[in-house]
Amino acid sequence: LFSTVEMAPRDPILGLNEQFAADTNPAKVNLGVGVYYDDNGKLPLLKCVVEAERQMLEAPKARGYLPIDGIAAYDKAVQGLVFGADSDVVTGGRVATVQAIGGTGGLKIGADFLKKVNPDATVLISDPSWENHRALFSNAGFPVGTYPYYDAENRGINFAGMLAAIDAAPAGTVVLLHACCHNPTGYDITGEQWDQVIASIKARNLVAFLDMAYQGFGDGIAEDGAVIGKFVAAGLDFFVSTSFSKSFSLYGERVGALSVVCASKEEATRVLSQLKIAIRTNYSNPPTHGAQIVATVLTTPALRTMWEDELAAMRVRIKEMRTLLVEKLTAAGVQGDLSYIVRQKGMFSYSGLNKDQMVRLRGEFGVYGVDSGRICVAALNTKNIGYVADAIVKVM
Ligand code: PLP
Ligand code: TYF
Repeated sequence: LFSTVEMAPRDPILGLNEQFAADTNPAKVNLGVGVYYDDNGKLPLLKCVVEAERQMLEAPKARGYLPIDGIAAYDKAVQGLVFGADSDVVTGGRVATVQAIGGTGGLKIGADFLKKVNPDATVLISDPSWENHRALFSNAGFPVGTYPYYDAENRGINFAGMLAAIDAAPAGTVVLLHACCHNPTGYDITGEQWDQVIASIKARNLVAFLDMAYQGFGDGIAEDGAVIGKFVAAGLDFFVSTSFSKSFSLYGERVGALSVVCASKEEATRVLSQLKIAIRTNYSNPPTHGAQIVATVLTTPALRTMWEDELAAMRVRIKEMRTLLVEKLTAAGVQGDLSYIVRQKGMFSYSGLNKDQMVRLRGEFGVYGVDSGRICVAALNTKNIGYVADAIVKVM
């Protein structure tokens, strides 16, 4: 049965972790996978999470099956965070939200549902994008193409190319957009550019699917969520996947969601019933623990404040590392404009280094980034940044 099974390629990002673990260089630094580490290089356990778990332990609950769409209070809290609790679409019952297994699960449930309602569509992802976007929508049965995004020459976004590709897409095309903190480039389009993208999506009758895996890591929770409000204001039906892996440092708990904005409450009820089928046929119903933590934090005012402060501290520390990286590189003699590093948003920086340079960084210095030149700025700290900057200068 398995004699002809081919060896699948490693995930280009998660595969780096194995290589990193096996590296005996004591100075090694892992800037590959998108994970936030604190200034001591440790994966944080947020205080709000510890406190929520303490409260949960004080009133322990039996673990029955959850409803197919997850914890009701969690879904409601997600809607509040993504759309604003007072948003018309929320108060009017026009959003179908389901708990999902991480942001990936939200994307997958959305993709499976879309394949039923829009089977002949093509999916367009940014060039480049999180590689799993392509694999995930391909596996759900869609042809996946790209729209231009990264402009290497100008260290920014080829917005004219992006808009032209969206303008040229046939009706029904699914356009996957990074709501904020673009992975892998770190470049986000401006509010005015979002307006143009939204106008094009509306005029061409396209389907927007917003992937929001980093809400709060760009400019703030509300600031990063503002783009969602623009889609709502345009009167569009659209998809939003949410991930709390990074914003709650709950990577392994797999906490995420999918929200589908519909034209009416009645439509949202029907859509929800179909999302539940996608969930049932994939894994029946979601797990309890992580979503209960997030629901507790988001609905308990003191814990919510604690979370917002802790998330702000992560955001600020990443920005400080961007500034410090520019300083260190400049001090080490790198010429030219490095301001793109501080212009980028979120966890990642497209460094502009090529594959050979990334391979040298790994082999000669134990500094692990992705071959594309992506480095995870959220893994830099005041102890390793000098070493990393020196290594970068040596391979340049
Ligand atoms: N979307 C993007 C753009 C991501 O970078 C990630 C990162 O993991 C995800 C989705 C998936 O999130 P999760 O780990 O919650 O499945
Ligand atoms: O891009 C990243 O590094 C994160 C983590 O298949 C990740 O989003 C990477 C690859 C993958 C799943 C998660």
